[in-house]
Amino acid sequence: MAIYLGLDCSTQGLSAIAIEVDGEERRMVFERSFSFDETFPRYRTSHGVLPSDDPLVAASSPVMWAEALDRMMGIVAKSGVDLSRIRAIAGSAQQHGSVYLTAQATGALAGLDPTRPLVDQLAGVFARAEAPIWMDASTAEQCAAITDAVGGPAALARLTGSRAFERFTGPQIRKYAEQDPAGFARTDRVHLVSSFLASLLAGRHAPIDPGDGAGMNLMDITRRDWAPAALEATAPYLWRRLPTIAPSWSVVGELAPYWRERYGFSAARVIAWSGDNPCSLIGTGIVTEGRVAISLGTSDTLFGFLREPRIDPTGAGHVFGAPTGDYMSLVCCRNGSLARERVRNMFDLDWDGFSRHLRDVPPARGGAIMLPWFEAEITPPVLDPEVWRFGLDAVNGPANVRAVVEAQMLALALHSRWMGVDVETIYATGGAARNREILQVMADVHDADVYQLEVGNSACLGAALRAYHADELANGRAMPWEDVIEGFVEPVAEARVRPVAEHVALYAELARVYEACEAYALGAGSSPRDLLVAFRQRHPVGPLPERG
Ligand code: ADP
Ligand code: XUL
Repeated sequence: MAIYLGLDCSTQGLSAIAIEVDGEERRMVFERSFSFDETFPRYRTSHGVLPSDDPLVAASSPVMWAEALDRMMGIVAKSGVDLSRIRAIAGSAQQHGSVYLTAQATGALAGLDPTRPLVDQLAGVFARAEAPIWMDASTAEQCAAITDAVGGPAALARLTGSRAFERFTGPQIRKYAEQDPAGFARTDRVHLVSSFLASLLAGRHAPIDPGDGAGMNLMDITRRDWAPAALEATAPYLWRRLPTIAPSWSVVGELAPYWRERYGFSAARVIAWSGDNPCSLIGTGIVTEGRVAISLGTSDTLFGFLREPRIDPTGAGHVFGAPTGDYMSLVCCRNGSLARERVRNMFDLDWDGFSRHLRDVPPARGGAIMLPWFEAEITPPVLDPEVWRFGLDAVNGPANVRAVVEAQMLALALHSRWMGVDVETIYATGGAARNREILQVMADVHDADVYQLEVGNSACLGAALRAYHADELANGRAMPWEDVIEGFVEPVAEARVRPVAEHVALYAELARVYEACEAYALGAGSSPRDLLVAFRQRHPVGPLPERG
């Protein structure tokens, strides 16, 4: 029976899932996660991010990711999983982050010594010690310059699938090339987090797949290859420094001798890694049009499957490649789990307490709106973080808990309208998807049935499923994706969360108030006061239920 391993290097930690497949018999045989902060305190990360004086800057440590990969492979090796049956390994990683390697990297990757820990062999490999990650918002200037050079935001979006975004890799590369020309001159290869980790496994430079490549503002979204105009607009001689772009199912090579000799793995195929959202698309079973998933991880994302690229005319969303060879649409809000945690901690709550408040406070109470921009926001674009409260008392814990979740769901709904999907079912994934009270708000705001999935970490599962698909393909068997995912992406039927008609109606009204508050806060609309007052008149605020 074949075993396939999926790895997921997310913002906050590393996970692994192994699945066993024997025809109709399919099961998960191993699952493990650890957090970077707890496992590797010497890197001094907080939620996986290095300390920074500039609130717009967010970076992590590529050496830490390498050490984490080494640690996880050691854990898998000792887990009792039959290593000789692991046929292929694929991975998922936080998107957009970039790793800058020197020319020494090629030799170092090829010659990893199994008698010494991986990180001890990476001295001289990094042209830049830090890797800017998706939470970075410090490249507004570079975004503007790239946009101008390519002919405006609409032209860039048509070419690459997105207008320029601060966290995208192209603007990040441009900033590095401008601010540290010597460091950029030392840079022989710029990898994404995904292709960097795949390179370590294969002992050679891995390609970038179109799922993750589309998050760079550098890839031609329809040709799935580098877009010369975007490369030229970004940095000198960039084409020389980028890996190739190859389909998501590409075999990068065999697992390098380092892993086989050090831990006893077999010569499994290493499959190209992809971004966490493209992998989640597979891990939530979205391989046809008309369904969407919402991931409540560090970021909140909403995504769906597309046959053809479809560009968001409002400029808020993205088109990425899907690991099936098709496309996916996505919107991403940065103030996701960490904003919920901020509100939870402000009122000294644990998650049970947070959920209790969600149960106690009725939906849309008093038309209160919070704009939870604790940190710079991606959707809508906000570079000066500020938390706005309309009709909401900052010291009222229960009301703030409900308001933060409502705002997050309303923002996802508002900014995903361009996708044109009539959402009837949502697959919920990511750390906060285990919270049924949050899922109830999701169901009510989107007027959709919400399902939790049996495997919560859909990005990691998606990576394991991609390993299975690619291995079959390499063996000459092109499996339909429906067959690949079968048995693994089952929604938990008893965990279906249904929308409540009365709440749906309220949220349809509140959405208009939210939109007005958002426009006002962005300086693009007049005061939402009258709308708020009218909402309150129609829905007078009752007392909160007593708690015994
Ligand atoms: P990532 O993959 O981006 O690293 P995860 O998908 O693992 O993140 O989600 C981690 C987040 O899940 C934590 O930051 C935490 O806020 C959130 N979380 C965990 N348990 C709960 C819960 N019961 N209710 C709400 N949020 C939760
Ligand atoms: C997507 C995005 C985040 C990261 C981290 O565009 O920026 O979802 O992939 O999970």
